[in-house]
Amino acid sequence: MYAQGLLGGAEAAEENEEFLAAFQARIDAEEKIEPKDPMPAAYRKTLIRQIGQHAHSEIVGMLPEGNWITRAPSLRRKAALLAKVQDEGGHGLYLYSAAETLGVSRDQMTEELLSGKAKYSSIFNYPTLTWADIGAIGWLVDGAAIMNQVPLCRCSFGPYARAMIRVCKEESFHQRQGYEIMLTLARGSDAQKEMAQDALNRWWWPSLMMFGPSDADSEHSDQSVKWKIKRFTNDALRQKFVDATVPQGEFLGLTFPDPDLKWNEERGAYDFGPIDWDEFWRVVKGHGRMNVDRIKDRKKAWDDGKWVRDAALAHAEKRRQRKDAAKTAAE
Ligand code: BYC
Repeated sequence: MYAQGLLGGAEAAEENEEFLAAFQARIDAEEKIEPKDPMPAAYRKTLIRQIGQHAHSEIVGMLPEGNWITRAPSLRRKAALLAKVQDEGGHGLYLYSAAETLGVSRDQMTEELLSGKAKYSSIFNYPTLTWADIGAIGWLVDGAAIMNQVPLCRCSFGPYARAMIRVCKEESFHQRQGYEIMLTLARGSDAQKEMAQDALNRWWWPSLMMFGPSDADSEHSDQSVKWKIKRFTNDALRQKFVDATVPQGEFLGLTFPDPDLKWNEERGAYDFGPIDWDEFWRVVKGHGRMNVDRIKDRKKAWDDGKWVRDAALAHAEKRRQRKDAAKTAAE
């Protein structure tokens, strides 16, 4: 249910041909759509879905890395990882706020996550088994996130586009800290190099899956590209990621777990092997190794934090009452 006060009457606009054409013309002219502007209900719904799921991914994404904060191998590594995980929390908050401008509440989005109705990125349903996984996540997962999110800085919906600018700057730092961990391990002892290779073996394919189903199976891409919510299709971004990342892996002296990966001179791009879409859908539908734990941890955090939310609301209400009383007294 949308909070009508936020809509500026937009929801009431009749979605006739003229309205839809005028809206599309604004999109085609690269105008930003702002929260109180009239917009088709389906545009609003798509954004609430995507931004909400993006926010959930940032927050759930804190869990696999948070698992390593106390075990990071030095004070410098601990401080950097702690800062990174805090950044992800901040990204989640900007994104929840951007979604709220569309009239959905944070409580409602959280309920949808906990009930399994709203998705979050498949990548966070894999376990972080060794310290090298923290390097691989920074390098590959944040690398994939940057590839996906830089175009979102030009998304047609203003609050989402603006939130993405800061998010991308921070993701860029995250990607570098991850790559630097991989570089240190790859240049270390045989055991360290082996650990880095093992992490690449386990994270490579799930990172490619982050971009979503292939274009032929992507339910929302066509409309989202037309509305300039998405600027590139899932396959186009996946290819850009492969092309940017393979030379980085070669510099590390590591091998990608894909015998079909090779440079295609004619296309000017890397060919790569088939993605296991059965695995992708299994994980998305809740049957990955960590799905149950991730939702259990989120539910515990949400339940444990209830008294903080209640106290903040009670405090805000008291302040409002005090302000009203002072105003009445002054009249
Ligand atoms: N995992 O029609 P499609 C991060 C779903 S966090 C799970 O192509 P769309 C980070 C999709 O939602 C990274 N589900 O959808 C944080 C849809 O289902 P629904 C998160 C997926 O929306 C901490 C169905 O499959 N980034 O960076 O056009 C540490 C059909 O797909 C996935 C974002 O969220 C998946 N991988 O395109 C480090 C970016 N892929 O909703 C890093 C914003 C697809 O109909 N989101 N599905 O039930 C997007 O750009 C787009 O939503 C997607 C999917 C490209 C992900």
